[in-house]
Parts: sequence; structure tokens; C-alpha cells
Amino acid sequence: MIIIGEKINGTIPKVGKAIAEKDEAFIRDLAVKQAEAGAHYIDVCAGTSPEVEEETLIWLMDIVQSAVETPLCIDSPNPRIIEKVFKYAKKPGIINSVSEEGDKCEVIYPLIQGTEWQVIALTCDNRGIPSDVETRVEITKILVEKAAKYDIAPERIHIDPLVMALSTDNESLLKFIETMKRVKEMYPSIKVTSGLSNISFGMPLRGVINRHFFALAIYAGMDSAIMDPLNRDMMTTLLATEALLGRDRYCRNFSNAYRKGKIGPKK
Ligand code: THG
Repeated sequence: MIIIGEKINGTIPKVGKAIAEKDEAFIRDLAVKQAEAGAHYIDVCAGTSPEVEEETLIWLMDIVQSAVETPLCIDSPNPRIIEKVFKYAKKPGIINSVSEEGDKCEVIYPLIQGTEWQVIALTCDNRGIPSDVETRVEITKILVEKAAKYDIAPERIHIDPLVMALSTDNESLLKFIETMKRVKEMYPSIKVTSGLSNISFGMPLRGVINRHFFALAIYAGMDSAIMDPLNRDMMTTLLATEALLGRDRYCRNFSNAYRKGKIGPKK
């Protein structure tokens, strides 16, 4: 599982406060802790007003890059902001995200052409977020075909089918899995990703729902997750599920993580 650490996000109240107060140590600590917990990429999202988004992102990127070697996942709804901050990244990471809304692909794809950058592609367009499998598959096709024009191969694309809340769509997980299967049939080397908390909106025991969603999505072939690697229960679910699926020889990862106190009850 490719882990994209989500904690440096200005929409989380404590992080928003740290950004407002220019608390460098707080951000640095989040970067170091997520890297130590196993994040392969560190998501940076300003979550500020548009006027200060660019400077905030650059500030966040600088702190993370001076604290850890882990590559960035640059998270902004505005492709023009991503275009502006892109040059401050010291090594290839992930752009979060493009979609079929507006001219996102036309701005981002040329930026990463001829590089090793990857991109998260959301299955939505100017009509909004589809809840059916068919439209998600159709949008995926367009996103991948456009990418090919810039020599961006499917293996550099993480499709994010934008999971709906289970409380509003009872078939949300089933549709996510069906979309993943159809997308991978078309493009076997493509990656599928998701956040892990949308599924449980409006429900009690959200953590339980999120973790079981994760286990089932892993089984169904999800490649990457935008998640909190400091959430011990979630990391326990990840390692347990991978062991159960025969992806952890001699259960070594699971046992080592336990021995080091990374999973299970806090020592
Ligand atoms: N898809 C893509 N990008 C995304 C999302 C997605 N970016 C933003 C968001 N969704 C993912 N990021 C977050 C960040 C923080 C939280 C949820 C999603 C959050 N954090 C709590 C905290 O840190 O205090 C609790 C986390 C926990 O312990 O589980 O709520 O869907 N492409």
C-alpha cells in the first residue's frame, strides 16, 4: 500500500492554527512523525483563503523538505496554484489533483510531462461528482486518454473515484469496488486511491467504518490511500489485512511492527 500522509492540511483546526501562527516546529513534527510511521508521500494542503494559498504552500513545502526525504503530494483544488508552487519541489512526488473540471488537465499535464511526477485524477467533471460506476469509468477514460497525449502513462495516474458517504448511498463501497475493477480491466497498470474517511460521514463509530472500508478496499486491489499514518488502529488494519492476503511473508512486517510498538496497544 502506498501511504499518502494527510496530516499537513490547513483544514484540520490545529494545523490551521499552526499555519496562522507560522509555527514551523509543529509542521516539522507532523512531517517527521508521518515519515517515521511509514508515509511514502507527505500531502501538503494550505486550506487557507486563495490570496495566501501560494505562499502558505511554499512555506509548508520548504519545512517538510528540510525535515524529511519523503516526497510531497501537493494538494490544491486550484491548478494555477499548483503550477506556481511546482518548482519549489526538490524531487518528483504526486500532484493532488486533476479532474475533468475546467482546464485542470490542460494546466497540470504539461507541467509533469517528461518528469517522474505522478498525479491523482478525480472522477468528476463540470456536472459534479457522479455516484454511478458508468460515469466514473467514462471520466477515467477521458482523463487517461488526455494524459497519453502528454506521454503520461497509466502507471503514473492514481484514479480517485471519490467515495460517497455510506449514509447517503448504501452501495457506496460496492460501487467503489466495481469502479476499481472496471478501471483496472481497461488499464492494468493504473493505480486506484481513496481517502478513508468520506465513507463514514453521518455515522456513529466512524473509525470502525473507516477501518473496515480500508480492509475491504485493500482486498479489492486499492493501491494507495490518503490517510493518517499516525492512526494506530488504521495502521493495524493495514498490516493485518496485508498479512491475511498473503502479502507479508512469514507475517514479518506485522510481527516487527508489533515488536517495535507501532501497532497494537500503546506501550
Ligand atoms: N481525495 C484526494 N485528496 C484529498 C481527499 C480525498 N485531500 C483532502 C482529504 N480528502 C484527505 N485529507 C484529510 C486530512 C485530514 C482528515 C481527513 C482527511 C482528518 N484528520 C483528523 C486529524 O488529523 O485530526 C483525524 C484523522 C484520523 O485520526 O483518522 O479528519 O478524498 N485526492
